[in-house]
Amino acid sequence: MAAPGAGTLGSGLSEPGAVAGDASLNGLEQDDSMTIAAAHLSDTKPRVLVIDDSKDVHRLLKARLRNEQLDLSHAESGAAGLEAVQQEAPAIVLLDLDMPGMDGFEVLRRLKDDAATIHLPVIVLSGLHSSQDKVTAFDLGAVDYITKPFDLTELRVRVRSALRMHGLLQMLAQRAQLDGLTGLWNRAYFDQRWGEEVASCQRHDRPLSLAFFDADHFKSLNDTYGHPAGDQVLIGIAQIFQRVLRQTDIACRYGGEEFAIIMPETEPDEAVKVCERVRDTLENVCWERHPERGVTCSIGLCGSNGSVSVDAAAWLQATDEQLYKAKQGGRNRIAVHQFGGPGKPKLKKAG
Ligand code: GH3
Ligand code: MG
Ligand code: MG
Repeated sequence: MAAPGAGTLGSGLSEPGAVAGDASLNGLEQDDSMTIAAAHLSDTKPRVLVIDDSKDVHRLLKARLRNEQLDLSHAESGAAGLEAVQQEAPAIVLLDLDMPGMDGFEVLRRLKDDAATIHLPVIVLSGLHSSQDKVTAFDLGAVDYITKPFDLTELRVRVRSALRMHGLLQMLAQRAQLDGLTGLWNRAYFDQRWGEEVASCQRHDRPLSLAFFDADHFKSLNDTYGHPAGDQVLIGIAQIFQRVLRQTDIACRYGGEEFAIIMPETEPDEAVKVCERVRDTLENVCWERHPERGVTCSIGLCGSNGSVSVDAAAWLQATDEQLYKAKQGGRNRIAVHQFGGPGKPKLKKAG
């Protein structure tokens, strides 16, 4: 599943074996979901892009930064540097100011004018020593200024410091898209991603399915066993998504006890099977805090085999209507609609 991080989520499940014969669902504690997301960020070495017209500088940096935990790439003009930023998405940029054609000030200006690169940390690496040049560079948004000829030890620690800042910014950006309780993607992320997936599905005539999961009678569960027990169930549901969904599925907490699963490249018939596995798994869980009471969910699913022009909002609404039908039909079941498909919406009963 395309979850925010790798690994399993914490749960309140007492009998892992009760989960459809699956391996243990006992995994990490609840707080680890955030740690997982952070760890995921540092999987690959950060890329450092050097933009400088001097081949000597590139050679020197390549030799001296060889043992650092980073991937170095280089561009020999301002224009090539801007191009490389687009292509390579570096973590930080080391930027010379004095270059023929587009100078470093202009490169910096353009990076800071572009919403996609406004937060990209830029360390100026320049032979210009005047205070005015430094003031201009910082005013334009540089995070650091190193004068040439540079002390290599100092350069290394400044690069490390900028990379640390980049890592923290990335982590904050990702946390802003995560649900604090379950570690799944949150509603804000869903809204953005769903729009992108619908646009992509229509551009390429590809299949796409969306499912809404809503826990049944959840208020009564909270009222009977307390809010912490309800929270454990939500965490457990997230863990089931983590286990049962595929790598490409995108699981989000839509709000409260409702979850949205985006299934790119998935025709409704296939999506039904995936959702049915989640439904069945949840139904068979024995919960530590209330072994006498199981939990079920109702699912609304809307999908397209491709070539369908429904906008993102209408698709959402249609999925919500299917969820309503599943609830009305007796809960613990899936109601399905296929856009452009034959026949009427189907209601798949539990069991
Ligand atoms: P239905 O089967 O029709 O969906 O009934 P329901 O009781 O699940 O639905 P309802 O909308 O009446 O109640 C949803 C409950 O979910 C009420 C709310 O307190 C609870 N809830 C929402 N967010 C959380 C949460 O983060 N933790 C806990 N424990 N409960 C939550
Ligand atoms: Mg509910
Ligand atoms: Mg609800």
